[in-house]
Amino acid sequence: DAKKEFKLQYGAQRTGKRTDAAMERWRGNRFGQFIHWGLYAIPGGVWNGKTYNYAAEFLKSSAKIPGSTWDSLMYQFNPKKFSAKEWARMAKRMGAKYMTITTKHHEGFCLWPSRFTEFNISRTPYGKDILKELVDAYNAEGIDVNFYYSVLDWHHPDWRYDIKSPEDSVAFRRYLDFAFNQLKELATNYPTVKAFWFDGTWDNSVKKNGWWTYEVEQMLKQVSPGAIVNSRLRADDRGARHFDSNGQLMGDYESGYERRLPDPVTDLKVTKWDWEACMTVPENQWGYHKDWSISHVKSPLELLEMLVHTTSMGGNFLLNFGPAGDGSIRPEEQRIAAEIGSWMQNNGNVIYNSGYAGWEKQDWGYFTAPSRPNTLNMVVFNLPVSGLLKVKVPAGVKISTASTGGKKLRVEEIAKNQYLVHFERKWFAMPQVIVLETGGEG
Ligand code: JFZ
Repeated sequence: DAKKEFKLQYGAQRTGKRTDAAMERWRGNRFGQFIHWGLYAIPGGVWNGKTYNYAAEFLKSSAKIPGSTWDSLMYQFNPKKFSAKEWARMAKRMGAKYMTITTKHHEGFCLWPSRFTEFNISRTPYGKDILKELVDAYNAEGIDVNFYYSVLDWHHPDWRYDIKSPEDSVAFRRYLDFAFNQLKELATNYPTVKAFWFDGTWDNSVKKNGWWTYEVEQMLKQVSPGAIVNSRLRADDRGARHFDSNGQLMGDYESGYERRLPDPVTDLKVTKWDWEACMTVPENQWGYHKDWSISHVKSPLELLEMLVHTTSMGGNFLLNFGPAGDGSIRPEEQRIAAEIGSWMQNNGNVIYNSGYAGWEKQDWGYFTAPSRPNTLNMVVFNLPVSGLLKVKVPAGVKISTASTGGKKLRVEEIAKNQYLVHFERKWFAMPQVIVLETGGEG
């Protein structure tokens, strides 16, 4: 039963994962810091004394603020407490191996001195190329820098949500040239950029111009060899997004998991491709919001569990920070970074260069597989009061040793393909790691 295959000019470029060094590095990094920073950080979700609970980076739209009023926020952009080095040090201490920053969000304001629009950092009181400062500071800490770019643009007069007339088509074509030029400018002027994280591509106007998303991908890879792009950029000839009309992933990794993660039992299909989930600390705030009492704020432990969960399914975890308009990072975010970092310092090896183990999910937590053969990590989040951890192994596999912090644990074979690892009967504030050595395979 041959499934109908569509002939596509702008569909997927490849089947399966990329295996080149740049992609291996991106994948091995596993843990990234997302930064949303723009003019929206100045009002921080509050306008004329009124607090808007919706995402702070959408305030212009939530509070129905006229374009010229919003745009003049740029004359207030002067982050007196900003230190690129401090941001980079904090990310380093947290254990982030890469950082993805909003070069331009939906509002259209550019954090770099783009020669294609005046709505950029060079015309603010701050004046300097803040993007370059960040790239240099993070790179100096050994952290890769990636660029977020919103194709949707509330500022540009030629942006269209849909193409309904010949005029729309002409205007939007000008817009696409503008965005193409900006992206080429970014790739050229910041040659250490590793990846491009596209957003704001869901409107009909973009879906009707899949060719452009294809050409942008090609251009970025020419200008910046090894460049990685997310699936959110892409649409094919027929307007299919992320996956083309034949079901093949477009771009280099899947980027649809947003404030949610794949289910570790029923969504194992994600292990077939590279993917990245992005996560907010509050419920739905990417940009800085002054009032975090409006929603649940995730704890460091909840976020760590998400990071391990993501690694266990072969994905990357991009944790968002929204610095304030003055350039400071709120104390809640600093505390989260410090607590995750103190765990990562001792246990980062279960995250970096690790991935899906292929073993059945157990209630106590997650398995992660390092690249070393015959070794597996158990990351325990829910330790039973008995201290006994059940492990189901794939047929033919045997556990030879289990250890924690170099200390051997008792391993008991209790049934075919089933073991009990005898851990401690004790309460732990943070997740514990057990290393299994395996053999067998008769
Ligand atoms: C977008 C932005 O609108 C938002 O401000 C933030 O930058 C975030 C990272 O990306 O929001 C989205 C995009 C995609 C989905 C949901 C929210 N989605 O696919 O479900």
